[in-house]
Amino acid sequence: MQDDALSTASSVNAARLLDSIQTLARFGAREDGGVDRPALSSIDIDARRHLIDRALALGCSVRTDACANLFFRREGLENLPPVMTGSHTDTQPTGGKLDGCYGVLAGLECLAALNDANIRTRRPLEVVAWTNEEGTRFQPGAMGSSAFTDPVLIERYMQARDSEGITLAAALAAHRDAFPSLATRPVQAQAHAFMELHIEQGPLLELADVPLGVVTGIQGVRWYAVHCKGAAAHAGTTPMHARHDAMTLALAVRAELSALAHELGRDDTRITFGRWTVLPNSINTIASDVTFTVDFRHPDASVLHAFDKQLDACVERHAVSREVLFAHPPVEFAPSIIRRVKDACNALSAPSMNITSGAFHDAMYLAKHCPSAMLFVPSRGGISHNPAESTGDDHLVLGTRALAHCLVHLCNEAP
Ligand code: HGY
Ligand code: MN
Ligand code: MN
Repeated sequence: MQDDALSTASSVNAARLLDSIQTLARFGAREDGGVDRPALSSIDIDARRHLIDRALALGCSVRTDACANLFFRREGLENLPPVMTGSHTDTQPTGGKLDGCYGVLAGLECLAALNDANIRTRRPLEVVAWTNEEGTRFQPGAMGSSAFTDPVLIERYMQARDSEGITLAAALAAHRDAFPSLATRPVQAQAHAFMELHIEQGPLLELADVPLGVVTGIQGVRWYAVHCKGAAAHAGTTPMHARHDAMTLALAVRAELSALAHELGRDDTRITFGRWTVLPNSINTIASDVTFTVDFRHPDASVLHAFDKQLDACVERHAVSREVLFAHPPVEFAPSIIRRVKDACNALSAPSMNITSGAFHDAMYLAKHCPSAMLFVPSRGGISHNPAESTGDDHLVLGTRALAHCLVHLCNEAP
């Protein structure tokens, strides 16, 4: 078994992996080297078609589900619950080539390496492209993986709308039209384990000069939309004391939320006010409506709950309104899978360190479905959600070899 794991790891083809990253990045390529591939957009559908063709060429079956997740399956010797790996192909508007895509492409590279090594594992292996992990087109994030682990969610997601008013239901229908003959994967077919390979998207591995991160968990997250109401009026004629400027109100609420987040969470606080919608958004009209988003992250569940309470009190004090867009508690991964990840790093004589993920990932939901864990490779300068996102080729290949080693051991575990 150790031989199969090492043979597969050494059969990972560096050139094929690196080329696959550049090829996928062409779908939604930006002039600045980044990628803009909104979930279930025509660009994402074209990228998915490319991945489906690659999976079929590797001898996999391809299936989907109600949330358009794609499952690329390599059969095992026994019809046991599968091992799953994968990530997402949708990106941020100013995204990079690696966030999510690296995990899907490394999974496909592991399938190709198994073929090259002529190895058949005991269990089936499924590489998954989860739908709408970023949550930037449709909120909340990680829609595909959450709907996979809790199918009742899909009905609630259907009416989510993007900035042009297109519903998720319509986007899913377009996906079905694009792939009318895709078979459906049975709901809740229990998986044996899930492993996600991802870039760190932060600076810790690079600062420690360590090539692999054994991810032990993910911090918690809260997304809100806060809506502040004012009254449109003339910018030139309305005296300052007579204004009801929604932007003045929004900035006061923003300042208060930022202060309470830092007071509650201290150095571990991550708070971002990333999306602003201003009406009527005119130079010479006082804003009547301002809606801004709040993204709050913290590793401590009690801090997240305290933030919820204090945000509600702040909203009431200022007579504004808020909508909860997304909430997920901190996650701890399964020790048995974490050990497999650590063993893989050691088997490849690669230095590694334990790390908690600052970003959320599909693995946060898979962790409810089956024993799960993650593996990170460094991000240059800790940069991500930015066209400059990059990771050294040697790290990308090493991460894929470690993934292959881990997957083969998991695929050969007894029931
Ligand atoms: O926002 C996140 O943590 C993830 O990158 N979507
Ligand atoms: Mn990601
Ligand atoms: Mn991301």
